[in-house]
Amino acid sequence: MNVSVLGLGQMGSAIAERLVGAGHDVSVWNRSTGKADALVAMGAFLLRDPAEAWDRSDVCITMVADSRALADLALAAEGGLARAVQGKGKTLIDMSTVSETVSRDVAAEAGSSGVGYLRAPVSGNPGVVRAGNLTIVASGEEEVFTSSQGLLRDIGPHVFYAGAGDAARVIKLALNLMVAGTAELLAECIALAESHDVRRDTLLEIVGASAVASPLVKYKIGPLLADDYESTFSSRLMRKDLDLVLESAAAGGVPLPITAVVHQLLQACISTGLGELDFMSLLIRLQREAGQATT
Ligand code: NA7
Repeated sequence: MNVSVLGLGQMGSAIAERLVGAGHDVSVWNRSTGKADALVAMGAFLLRDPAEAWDRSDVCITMVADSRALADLALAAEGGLARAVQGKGKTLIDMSTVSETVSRDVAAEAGSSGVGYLRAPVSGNPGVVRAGNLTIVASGEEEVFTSSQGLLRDIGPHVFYAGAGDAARVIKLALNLMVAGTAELLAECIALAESHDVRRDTLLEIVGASAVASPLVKYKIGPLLADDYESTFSSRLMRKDLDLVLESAAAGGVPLPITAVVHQLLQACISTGLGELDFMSLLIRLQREAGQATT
C-alpha cells in the first residue's frame, strides 16, 4: 500500500520502519530535517511538504507531539491534510495523543472534504513498536476502520476498534493515567526499599515475579537496574498527556485525585531539568526529595 508517515519523532520513526519492513511503499516527512535520513536509507521517499502526501498515498498517518502539532498539519489553511481538495478514497489516520477538541475539529474538516478519518492512538514505546508488540486503539467510522485495519496490524498486532467518534482518544488517556501512576508507584516502591538498604536488583527481581509485574513494570526493570533514564517517552510528553486527562476529567465532571498529584510530580521533573528524560525520572525526583539522590 502507498502510505505516508508525517512526524518522525521517536514513535513516528519506529512506525515508519515497521511499514517499510512490511513491504509498503512509504513516504515520510518531518518538520525539522535530518530525522528522515535513516528511513530514506531504508527505501522511504522523502516528501517536500505535508500536502505532497496525498499525491503519493491514499493513507496518511500522523504521529506528532501534541494537539497544536496536529492542528498545524491537518488544519493549516494551505495544504492542511484534512482539507485535501480531492479527498475521496483518502484516509487520514492520526496516532498522536491529542485533545478531543482538536480531534473533533479535524473530524469536521475531514468530513467536509471527503477524507476518511481514523483516530488511532497507541499504547507502547518505540522499543515496543520495533518488537512488533504495539497496542492500537482506533475509533471513527467503522468502514474507515475496516479498510485500515490491515495496515494497522502491520504496525502492531493488538488492534482494537473502540467505536465511533473520539472513543479511542478517551481510552488512550485512561490508559496513560494508569501508566503514569504506575511509574510513580514503582518509584515509591524503590525509594522505600532503598531507604532500608534493600538492593535494587533483589527488589526488582521479586517485583518482576509478583502479582504487580505488569508488562509496563517489566519493561522498566532493565533500565532501572542500569539507572538509565534515556527517554522511551519523556516526562514532558507524559505531563502533556496528563494535561489532556485532567481536561477530559473536568469535562466529564470526574475527580481524578491521584492523577492530579502525578501531574504535579511530572511538572516538578520538568521544572528541575528532567523533562527530556524518561517519565521514570519520577524516581530521580523522589530520590532528591528523600535525600537519596546520586544525581
Ligand atoms: P517526539 O519524539 O517528541 O516527536 C514529536 C514529533 O512531533 C516530531 O516529529 C516533531 O517534529 C513533531 N512536531 C512537534 N510539533 C510540530 C508541529 N507544530 N508541526 C509538525 N510537527 C511537529 O514524540 P514521540 O514520538 O515520543 O510521541 C509522539 C506522540 O505519541 C505524542 O502525541 C505522544 O503523546 C504519543 P520535530 O522533529 O520537532 O521537528
